[in-house]
Amino acid sequence: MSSEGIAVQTEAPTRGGRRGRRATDVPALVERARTGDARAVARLISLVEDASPALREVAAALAPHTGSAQVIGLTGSPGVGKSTTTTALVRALRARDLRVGVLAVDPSSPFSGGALLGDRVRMQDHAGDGGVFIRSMASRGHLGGLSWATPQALRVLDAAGCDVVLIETVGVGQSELEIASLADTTLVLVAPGMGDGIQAAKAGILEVADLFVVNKADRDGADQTVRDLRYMQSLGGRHSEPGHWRPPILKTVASRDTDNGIDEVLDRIEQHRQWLESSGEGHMRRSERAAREIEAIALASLRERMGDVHGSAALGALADRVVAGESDPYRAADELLAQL
Ligand SMILES: Nc1nc2c(ncn2[C@@H]2O[C@H](COP(=O)(O)OP(=O)(O)OP(=O)(O)O)[C@@H](O)[C@H]2O)c(=O)[nH]1
Ligand SMILES: [Mg+2]
Repeated sequence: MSSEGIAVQTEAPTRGGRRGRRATDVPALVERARTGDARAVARLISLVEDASPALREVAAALAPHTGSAQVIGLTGSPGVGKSTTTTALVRALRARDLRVGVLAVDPSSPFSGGALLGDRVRMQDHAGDGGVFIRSMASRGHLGGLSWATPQALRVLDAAGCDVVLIETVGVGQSELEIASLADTTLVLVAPGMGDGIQAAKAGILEVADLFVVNKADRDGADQTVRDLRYMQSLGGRHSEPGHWRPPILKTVASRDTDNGIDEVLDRIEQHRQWLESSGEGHMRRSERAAREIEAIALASLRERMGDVHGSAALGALADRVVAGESDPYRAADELLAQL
């Protein structure tokens, strides 16, 4: 981590280490984070990522300061240019004088150290700029992984005053659905060739996209990819309903410093933000997001308490009654739940 105000970490230090046992002054940490102190921001993210004992206190302390950041998700197949586009977006957002947070999330691969390091190197572009927080999160080994830690990290960046938080994740398996459930606006990146457009349709990416970005538009076949996407859109989907948002299809050359299409992407994101607000869809998405999070936490907590129940005398007693025909498993389960 540099001292100029940039938080760059590829992953959290080992859990249960010395740091885990040190008492944490959470309110002071949150206050420092709110002033834009990168070290405090990084430390808070580590706390939530590690599911530290201070987690509940952190969540409570952050809550009053959250809810203002605009969350933009970027997803797409490996190598389409997500990191390059993220970097270009950061530059453009900084030019608009906005404070930006970046979460580069690697869904699961234990072999991704290199890729994350690559991201990190490219992100150095912004080193020295106090208005940008960058964090790579590896979810390996973490129970619940991406879906669990990312919303917490998001809250930290939100409380730290980020106007915009960009979340980059590779579009494989569940991750694009998870990112879509986190983001206010989801960008799906595709590149010419590679049959990306078709893959996108297969993976259901078509449904999660609020905006399509055909990156590497300097390559042959970009217009064909645009046509493919437009054709697939014409086949229907939720966007074809009246009053609904029709995801624009934009071309970018993210690797170029100028004339790269990135400003138009930002303009369309802003249009989408306005639509989210005026249609009420934005509030609905955030509310659904919070509901899912509450459910997940409640389930995890229930599972934990059930763990305590396993092998307990109370459960044994209930089991004996079922064996004796004095109760049935359903009633016994109700009684068990009532005791929790
Ligand atoms: N020609 C061209 N190359 C690009 C463009 N954008 C990105 N690249 C290159 O494509 C390669 C992959 O870009 P990344 O930004 O790392 O792609 P990514 O989607 O983040 O990759 P993963 O995180 O590994 O999935 C790099 O070599 C970039 O320089 C573009 O618009 N045009
Ligand atoms: Mg990347």
